[in-house]
Amino acid sequence: MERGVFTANEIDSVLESMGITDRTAITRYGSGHINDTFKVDTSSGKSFILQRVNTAIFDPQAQELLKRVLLKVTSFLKSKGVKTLDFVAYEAPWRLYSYYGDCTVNEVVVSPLQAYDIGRAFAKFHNDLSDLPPPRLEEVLPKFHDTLERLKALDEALSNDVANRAALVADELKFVEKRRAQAGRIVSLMASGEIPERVIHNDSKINNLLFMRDGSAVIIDLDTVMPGSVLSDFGDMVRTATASAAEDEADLSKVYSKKEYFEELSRGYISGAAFLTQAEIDNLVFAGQLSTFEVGVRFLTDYINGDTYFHTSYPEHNLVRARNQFKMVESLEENAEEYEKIVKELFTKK
Ligand code: ADP
Ligand code: GN1
Ligand code: MG
Repeated sequence: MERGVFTANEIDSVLESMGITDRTAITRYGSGHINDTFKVDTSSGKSFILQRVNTAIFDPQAQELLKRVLLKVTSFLKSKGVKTLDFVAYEAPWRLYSYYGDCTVNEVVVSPLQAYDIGRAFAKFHNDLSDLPPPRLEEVLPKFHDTLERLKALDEALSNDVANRAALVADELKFVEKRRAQAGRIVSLMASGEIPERVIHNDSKINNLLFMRDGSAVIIDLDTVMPGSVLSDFGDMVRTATASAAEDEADLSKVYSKKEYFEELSRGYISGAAFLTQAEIDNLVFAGQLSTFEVGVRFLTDYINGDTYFHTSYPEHNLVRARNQFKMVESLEENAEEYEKIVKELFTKK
């Protein structure tokens, strides 16, 4: 979908209702696929992030639920002294947070050390939320990482074929069919209780992490924090933090998973994730393949649906992303044996 179009007057009236009357500049910000994000500068020198939550994905009831969950999660993190999103105002679907300027946001990892830092940061996030007080965190977007549901959505998109694109994706569908049988593995292991439910981020891609100049990291984009398996988060880290290129790189010869990044990412995550059970450990490598496959399926589905979910910048954008993700899946499959060895060694060294 196209990003939302808002006039300066509209944005100013939102800001005014939030008590901001001295703005000097409003600029589109970041490259998130879901929300409309703006940086707001003011004459006092303080800057903010103004965000409109995507109302096509979060209906009014989900918006209220989201707000409750976010305030619970961020106030809990703050009570532990963890730097997190700092809400200045929240008038659903709009919200304003303090802008963290002293940081960088990456689309692709630039060094093995950075991959290590990402692993460490999400292990800390999992630890920080491991004692979130009951009740069980409400699910704003249920079945978010139910890969079988994602495949059902693909099947539905194909049978509706509203954009007449089904005929254009025969190769991609073949790719999906070859892997359909293994797509329910983590969902089944969770249903049987073999893999525990924990509070996770659910969208642990690299650009949802701010690398602060002091060496620390702040995890943002908390809209999907829900109960789930840490394997979904580790998988999405493998998808984005071991990738040699951005997820919409169209030249597939440039797209593959980098072993040295996988090693450091895993080292960072495992060194902080003492809570991992054997069943979780056994599925770390597979989780990378599955999360990447799942996102590829979602991009493909959105392409077939005529681009109604993810922000796109050109008509083939979702198809390019899907192909890119499937190339990444192939690379992860090729590297699987070696990645299993790396994980095993990291545990024997511990
Ligand atoms: P989306 O859900 O659309 O991905 P995000 O919440 O991830 O939206 O925000 C989009 C981008 O905006 C992030 O990738 C990051 O670059 C930037 N961003 C978001 N919040 C902040 C913040 N508080 N300080 C600095 N940059 C931010
Ligand atoms: C979306 O919002 P963003 O860009 O951080 C999506 C994730 C996908 C990701 C793929 C709420 O994340 O689930 O994995 O795109 N977020 C939502 O890049 O659907
Ligand atoms: Mg984001």
